[in-house]
Amino acid sequence: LRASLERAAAGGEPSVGQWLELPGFTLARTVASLGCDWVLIDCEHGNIDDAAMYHAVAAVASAGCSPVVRVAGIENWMIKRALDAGAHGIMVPMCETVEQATAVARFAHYPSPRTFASGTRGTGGVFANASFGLSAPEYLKLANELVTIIVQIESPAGVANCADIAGLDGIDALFIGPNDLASSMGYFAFDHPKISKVQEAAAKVLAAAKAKGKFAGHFALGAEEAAKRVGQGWHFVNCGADVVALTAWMSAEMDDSNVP
Ligand code: 3PY
Repeated sequence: LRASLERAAAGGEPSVGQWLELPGFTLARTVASLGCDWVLIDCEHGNIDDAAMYHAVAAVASAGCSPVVRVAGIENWMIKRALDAGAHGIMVPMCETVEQATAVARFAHYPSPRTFASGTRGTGGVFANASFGLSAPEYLKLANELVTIIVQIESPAGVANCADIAGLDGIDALFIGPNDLASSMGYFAFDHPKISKVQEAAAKVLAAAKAKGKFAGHFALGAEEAAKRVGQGWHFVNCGADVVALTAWMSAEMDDSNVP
């Protein structure tokens, strides 16, 4: 994940992902084998419980792709379990304040005088190292530098505080959830591409992330939308989601079908 983000920030190919709302080792491995840089396992809105998250993380990593887990909220236990499962990155929704982002950064890093002295992550995990192809001691030494911590900016308060959030040590990336951003600004969520105020808010977040040397990502539901975001300068985008793709493809087949 981190290498693909650095590649994108250096002006190379964008970091491209896919998005899972459904559980299952086989599905996760199949999607992870499509050639994307990362697969997001959505424990916020997806049908993915704690055990399914562990399976999906292992499946994505086994395909040589980076597992990213979106946790349901700013919760220590969720961040800890996603990282212990072997997530290469975590995404935390609805981050609005420096205090919240500071809590995320602390939960996600081991205490280390060298890299993150105020981290509070506990050291009992036994699976995460395999996800990086490392021994357990190697993972423990390197984890603070290997994991990528992404907070979502998706409300007016988050946008107002985005520069300070981006400036925090331990926060690597800001990611726009455009549906929640539009919704929290008083618009119908799905209208977000047409609303200039939402686009302006997102542009402010992009500029803030870049000004602080951090990565900036945007949600997208297809290649066209993803390409538009990459053209605007975003470093990372998803270009689809499993249920959306399945619904679109199956309903098109039904329409075109000659089956009575
Ligand atoms: C949003 O669009 O609000 C997201 O968080 C992506 O699902």
